[in-house]
Amino acid sequence: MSTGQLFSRTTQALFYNYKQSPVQRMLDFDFLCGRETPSVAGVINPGSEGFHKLFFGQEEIAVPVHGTIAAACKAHPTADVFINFASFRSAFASSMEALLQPTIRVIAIIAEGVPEGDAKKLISYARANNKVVIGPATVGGIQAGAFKIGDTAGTLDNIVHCKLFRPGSVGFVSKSGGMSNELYNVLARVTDGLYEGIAIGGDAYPGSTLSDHVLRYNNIPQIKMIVVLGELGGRDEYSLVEALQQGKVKKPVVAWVSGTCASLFKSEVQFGHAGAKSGGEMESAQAKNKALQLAGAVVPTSFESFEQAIKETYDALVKEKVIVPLEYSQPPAVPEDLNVAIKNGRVRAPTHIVSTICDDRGEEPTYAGVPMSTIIEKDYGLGDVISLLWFKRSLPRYCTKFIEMCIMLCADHGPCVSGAHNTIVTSRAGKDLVSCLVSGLLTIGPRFGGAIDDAARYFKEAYEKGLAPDAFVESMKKRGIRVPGIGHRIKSRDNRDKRVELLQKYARTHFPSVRYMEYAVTVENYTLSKAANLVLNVDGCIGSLFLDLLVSCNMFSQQEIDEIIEIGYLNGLFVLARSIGLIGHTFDQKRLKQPLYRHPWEDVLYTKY
Ligand code: Q5B
Repeated sequence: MSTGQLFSRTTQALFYNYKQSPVQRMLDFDFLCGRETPSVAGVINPGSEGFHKLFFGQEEIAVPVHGTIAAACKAHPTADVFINFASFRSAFASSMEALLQPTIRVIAIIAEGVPEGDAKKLISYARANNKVVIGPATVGGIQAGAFKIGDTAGTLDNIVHCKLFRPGSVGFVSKSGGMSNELYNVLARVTDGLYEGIAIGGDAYPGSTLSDHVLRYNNIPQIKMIVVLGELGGRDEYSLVEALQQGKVKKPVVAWVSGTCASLFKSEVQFGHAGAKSGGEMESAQAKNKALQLAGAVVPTSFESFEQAIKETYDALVKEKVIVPLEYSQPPAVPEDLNVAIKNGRVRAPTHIVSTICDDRGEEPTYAGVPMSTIIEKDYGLGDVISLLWFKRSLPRYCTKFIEMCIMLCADHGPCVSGAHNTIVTSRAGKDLVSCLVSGLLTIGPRFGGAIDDAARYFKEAYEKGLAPDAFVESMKKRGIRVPGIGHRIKSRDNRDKRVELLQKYARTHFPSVRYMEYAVTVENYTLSKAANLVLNVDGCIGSLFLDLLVSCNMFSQQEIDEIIEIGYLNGLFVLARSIGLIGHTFDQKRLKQPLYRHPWEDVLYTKY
């Protein structure tokens, strides 16, 4: 056990099992104290490496992350404090491993519930090797203005309020972390403040004891008086009694052992801590208070008069000029986290993303305001979901059925089309699903599958201008544009595209009007007179029928229809549909274990053209 200072303004720690909040609180405390170096040198997260971004004042810093304790100690040989946030299950192994590192001098074990046998092994190794263990079951400790362990002393507001950003003259040790905060407050009110405070933890076998720290405080010149808060249960306080009796503590000690109310209960009482249970008479708060008092400590008559006893002891030291209170300036304000400030309504910030189609913040996600449960309970189909997410409204059933037909009929058109070919080649090159899918999707464009929007644009323009089919086709020819939605590599007058026939049949039966599609058919009649393959293809059929859908359902303004066509919503139908087939081709190739594809030489014309 160390006999003097545990920490200083340059102490650095390694933090085991990353928790963002306590690490950030340590760095905020550093900033408040005007430390030049962050008190956390590195983080150990078993199995991962890299860094965590954290704030040091207003600046963001990268705190290194190490996968093992050994690697962290090697990388930060001057970091001699190990703050262990492991669970009670892994606290022993990690603490023992840390104790074995020559660079580690102090270990704080936060976990509650570490088996007593394990705690004893840690204590005996630490004592034999002159190392200090604080905890288990502790919040840690703090040296005011210098170094703080994890969540000790709570929020920044509390730290400022308790003047912990600069050193005072009081050494404090307690079993309870929660009560430490209470006492830091008291010390700020009636003394010049804390110099160092340690919560040894509430387990029956703490790594270091009340008397260990009192004896240490006795050797620290800056500490002029010592405050001790014990609790019923165990015999730890008696080693302090012994030290006082032997005259080993030269500084005034003000002490209180809480739990005096236990005598009011008829049976044994277990308080919050594992070690805090009323055992035999010697372990009662009354007996320990009495013993401390007889040994020379200032012991009040109740917890309520503890503050007054501290004040009187302090005032006497000031009178004797043992303590000369110093003036301190206020610490810098630690910038507030943006999310906290927004939450508390203290700042406003412009948003960077606008979204209108869905919301996942409430109890259940909604699509265009419709809760997921409604979608399921009311038996919505894929067409309804597309209506909500693409058009932000619920379209009538004949429309959503049409959308579903488009998706089903365009899901695949064999392995030889551009998209499937690319996907197959990519899959055979050993690529992952997403790569295979996008390599196929990337072929969708003006010639293949992506002519739906242009077909809708040109058919709409021609129809609304009242252009006769021949005039339309010839005007397109003059502009050097192939009519989108017309022509197919394998479909022709005598080999009709079944998909087109099915969609036309459905629309003629269910749509209030199919005037754009019928116009496209008149265009097809004209182009077929030029060549047998210049049929109305699936893109042209969907494009013209979607115009009919948008106009005839009376749910879109003219401006909205123009916008849908202009933005290019309709190719989305082919992209979505064909993704189904492309994913199928990817899996098919992988399942068949097809080898790397190489195109045959015989199929290439090598020429110097
Ligand atoms: N000519 C589709 O052409 C194709 C003309 C035309 C006026 C036209 C061509 C075209 C517009 C784009 C379009 C969607 C490239 C097609 C699809 C999905 C798919 C695919 C699948 C699936 C086919 C021969 C002569 C030339 C041309 C003239 C051709 N098209 N004139 N308007 N539209 N269409 N794409 O057969 O005088 O000899 O110079 O670009 O709608 O992609 O299954 O495969 O589900 O996966 O290669 O169904 O029509 O004909 O280029 O040799 O032209 O016809 O000017 O005249 P071809 P080409 P000339 S559906």
